[in-house]
Amino acid sequence: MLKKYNYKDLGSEQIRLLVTRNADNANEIGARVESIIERVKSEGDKALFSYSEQFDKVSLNKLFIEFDEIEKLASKIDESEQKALEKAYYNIHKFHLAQISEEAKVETTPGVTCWRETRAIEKVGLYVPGGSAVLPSTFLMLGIPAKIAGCKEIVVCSPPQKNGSINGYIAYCALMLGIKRIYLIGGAQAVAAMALGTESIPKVDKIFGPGNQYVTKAKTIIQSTTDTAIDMPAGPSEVLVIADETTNPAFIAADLLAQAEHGTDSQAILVSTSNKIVEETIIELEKQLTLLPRAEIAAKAIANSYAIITENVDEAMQFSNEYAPEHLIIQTKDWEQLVKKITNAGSVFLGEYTPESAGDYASGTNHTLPTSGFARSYSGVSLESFLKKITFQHISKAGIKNLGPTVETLAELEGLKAHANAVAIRMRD
Ligand code: HSO
Ligand code: ZN
Repeated sequence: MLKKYNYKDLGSEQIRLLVTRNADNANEIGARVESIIERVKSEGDKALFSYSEQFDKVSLNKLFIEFDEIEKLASKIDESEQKALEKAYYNIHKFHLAQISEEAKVETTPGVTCWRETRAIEKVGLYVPGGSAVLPSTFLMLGIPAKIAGCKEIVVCSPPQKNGSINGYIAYCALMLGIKRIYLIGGAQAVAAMALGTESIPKVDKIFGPGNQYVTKAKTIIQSTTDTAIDMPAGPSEVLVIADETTNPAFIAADLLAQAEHGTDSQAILVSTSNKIVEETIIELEKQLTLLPRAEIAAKAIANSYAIITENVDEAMQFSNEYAPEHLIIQTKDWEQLVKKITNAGSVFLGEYTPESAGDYASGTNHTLPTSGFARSYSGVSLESFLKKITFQHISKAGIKNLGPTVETLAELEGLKAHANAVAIRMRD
């Protein structure tokens, strides 16, 4: 079950090891992914058909499905399921729409005006996972901001099911998003196809979406070897719960298991000021685990996780900042006071009635978040991820008189005479 450590007994090397996850030390994953990328590059569609047989165990006769089939599949889902997807769509849309921001033009010197304008990234690729669990919610989390941003071309890849198609929930999301084609490709080969382009799959400017370690590795490789960007390295999911003596152990266990059921490589960390709460949580974990359909997966993830006992909540926060969790749940009586002390986290859930599941599906925030410590330097997906900002400037005749001498001096001191001349020639005009 859950391993237990006392924070005060841990040295810096042990802490470093505890906060390190998904290290591919022997580059085993890297080597396999590189060979997949190479094959997609040299064989195009042919490689994709062959990988579907090998990895998805399905023999496809085409690599995508289109509107008619999407509509048919979508019509088969229950009305209550449609309503839930619509409610999630509404909240996610509302939250991301509010992220539109306007910047003022700035006159830095009289006659010198600078500003930024926003443009959508034209071609984006969305990866919707469909391995051990199919995640239509991820489709909404990526598709909604892409639509709000106004991306011209949205390429969607999701692994085929055994019947060579996608499930009705993904189809329903496609209908809501107005997406008329879905490519039936998964894993590292989907990332390679969207970065390189094949006969059927258009090459995109930026790839989005979470995935297993292979997908994440593929994204990091294509980011440095092609001109396609990525949202972030979003790998196996993780949660860190900070709890004090007031927290309900049944709530903690439920939150840890919600994370653990994602995959055997998920991590669910508990940091608590109370040994009693940790012990009670361990009992709850065992109780709740047996009732889960994905108990086997969750049990392995829990075995790969741990609890840490700290002297106080500040120490708990300190560990959390070092771990930089994708999801941080704070269930302490004084959670408000901890908020400003958070320095590294992907998305934060505050108070005892705020489960991570709410953000995973329907509260409105995005669930595509940085994992594996990348929350130290990356933000989660948002509207901004689908936009770029272009800077502009306009200088009037009076403006160049005001700014010109400064530019000339700087150009001279760098020994770049032509730069100085481009200013001087206008100042004489
Ligand atoms: N916790 C996952 C998102 C997800 N959960 C999708 C359920 N479905 C990564 O943030
Ligand atoms: Zn989740």
